[in-house]
Amino acid sequence: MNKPTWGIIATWRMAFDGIAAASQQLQCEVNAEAAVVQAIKMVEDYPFYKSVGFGGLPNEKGIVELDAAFMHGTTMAIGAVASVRDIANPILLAQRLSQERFNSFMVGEGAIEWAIANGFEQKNMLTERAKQHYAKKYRETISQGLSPYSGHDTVGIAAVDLQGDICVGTSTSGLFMKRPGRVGDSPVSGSGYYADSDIGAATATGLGEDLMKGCISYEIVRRMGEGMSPQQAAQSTVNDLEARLLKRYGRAGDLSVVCISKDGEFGAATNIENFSFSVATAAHEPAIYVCTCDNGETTYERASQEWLDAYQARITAPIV
Ligand code: SD4
Repeated sequence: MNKPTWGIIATWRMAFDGIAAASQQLQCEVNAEAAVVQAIKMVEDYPFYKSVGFGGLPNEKGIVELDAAFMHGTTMAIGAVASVRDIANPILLAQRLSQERFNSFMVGEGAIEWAIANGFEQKNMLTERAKQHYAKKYRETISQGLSPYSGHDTVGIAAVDLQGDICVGTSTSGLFMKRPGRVGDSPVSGSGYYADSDIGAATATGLGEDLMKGCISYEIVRRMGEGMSPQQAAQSTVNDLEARLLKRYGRAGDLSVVCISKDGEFGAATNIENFSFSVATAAHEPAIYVCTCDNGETTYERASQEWLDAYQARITAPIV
């Protein structure tokens, strides 16, 4: 029996503050469920992250539709929502639905009605800034006949706690300018996320349409279960899916993943430049890493102060 340990990993820099706070909690035996949900809630509440929660970018009709999911890797309980509007924290809704025996994955009107009836906070999730982003993107892409479906960052967080439980959650506004009703991988079990407390957990970000073709998160956890290290499992799964997509579908979108094992070892892999992730474990202080992808091999370095400053300046800059 391995010594109990803790760890938490998330897609993108935006989760760092939540990860740092969660690392304090996990050391003090707060459970992985609370750590994941609280860290995702922090991202949802921050108005300058334009791909998650409040301030998330709207669909092609100018409406913010949000997806989220939560999985408990010990009980296998799953809760998820898709296309919810004007609910402050979709992750809380997903977590709550994971306690339901039936109706644990709800979409659209039904999910919204249920959330309101059960006292979840309602909030107008469309900010002025998101409206400005929308107008700018419209000018730069649709009105020029170009595809707007690039630049999208889902938060996915996986944590291991000292009791041996492993949980994972996701939250996203999905693809910018998506069609009303479009749903990606983030709320779909096995694609956007998967957790098994006997093995570990994984979560994905990128083009949902392609991530779902490989059930990428389940596959990473499965490979870890067969003995691969988290890094090997993440890298080989991304590479194999990308190769299969190129061969059989003719193209491959963005595929980025992070994962953590029950021993607190972690991995990250991507097929794009500039994928970042945030991590903290018992053996590793909270840190942000930026990935480089070279010939099917992902390497990562601590984000420099310059990178962090540029990031903050970019997300808060006036939109012109
Ligand atoms: C989706 N995977 O809805 C999400 C979007 C995303 O990084 O992750 N972007 O397809």
